[in-house]
Amino acid sequence: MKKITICSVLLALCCLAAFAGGTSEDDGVYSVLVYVTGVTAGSPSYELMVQGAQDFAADNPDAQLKIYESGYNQAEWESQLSDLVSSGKYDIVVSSNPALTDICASVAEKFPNQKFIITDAYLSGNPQIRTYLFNQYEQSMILGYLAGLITTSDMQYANPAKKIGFIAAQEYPLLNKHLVPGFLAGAQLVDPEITVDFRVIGNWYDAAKCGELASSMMASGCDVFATIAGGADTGLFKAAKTNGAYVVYHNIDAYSTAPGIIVGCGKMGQRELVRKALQEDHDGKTAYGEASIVGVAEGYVDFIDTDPLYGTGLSQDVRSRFDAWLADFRAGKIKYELPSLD
Ligand code: RBF
Repeated sequence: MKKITICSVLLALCCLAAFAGGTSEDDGVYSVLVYVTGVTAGSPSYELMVQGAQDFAADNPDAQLKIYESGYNQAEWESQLSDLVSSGKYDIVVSSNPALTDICASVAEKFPNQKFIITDAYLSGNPQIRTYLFNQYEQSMILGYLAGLITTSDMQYANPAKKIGFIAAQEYPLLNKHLVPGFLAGAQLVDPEITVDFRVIGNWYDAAKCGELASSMMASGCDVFATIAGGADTGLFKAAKTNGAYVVYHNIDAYSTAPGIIVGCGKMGQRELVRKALQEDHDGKTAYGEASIVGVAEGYVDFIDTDPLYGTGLSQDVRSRFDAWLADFRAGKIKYELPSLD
């Protein structure tokens, strides 16, 4: 009897040790932690990530998703993620945030069996991490070119000042090196005299502050805006409707939110990418340590011109000049140099 008890205890300890090792590969379940760095609703790149993970789960009956929203306190993200993966429960962690590479690298060191897929981020050489960076310089250039055509046009809300606006929630390298410079570079292809007024809200949720910034920028001559502000950007839409101004929007189709005001939408192929990246990992094909940059040529960045609402509010002249230039961009005829993120 005593022998049996000791054996059972030893067996239990072995199982526990194997489990603590990290993965749950042999339980027949492919367990995915979708780590949302903030709140999903209102954040285009996170909404697309969750949809992509759900698409993947629909394709794979053994997949189980845990969608975890981290909230806005960035100081807590690392310890939170450590706690989550310490259970050894997740075959894979998927997340989308340029700031997450350092955090995941540090968590990976503590949990050597844990694997991570991070999109919207760049880190090469870590054997536990696979990253994909969207070429947001390209998306911003495309939206910037349209903004440039509008601000120099005689469209209803355009004024004589050659000034466009960019409202951001917070500053970070991808924003400062790709998103904002790409926007200005695109606009300056239309007219080198165009300038950008760049303002920062300070968080990802304060729509009232975003609206105040937008209104003051409109008063000083901005007539076309881009924004990377998550849930706060509703403040910009409201101010643009009230004062008469245009918005070009990154990452998702938002034309129906404010037809005639949101006059151009970019596409981030995040939904498709997350689905594909999870499938690759599920099938044991992920190239850990590799970092890819995916843009227009790879089919993961584009401009949405297929929505019937595209064209609402644009003059015929602006539309036809933009469509012609977009065709050239898609064909790889517009040359540019991708700035370094360092
Ligand atoms: N984008 C959002 O839409 N909502 C957010 O709450 C959000 N939080 C972010 C926090 C940090 C620290 C960083 C670096 C970026 C955040 N982003 C957020 C931006 C997002 O990951 C992505 O860069 C942009 O959506 C542009 O592609």
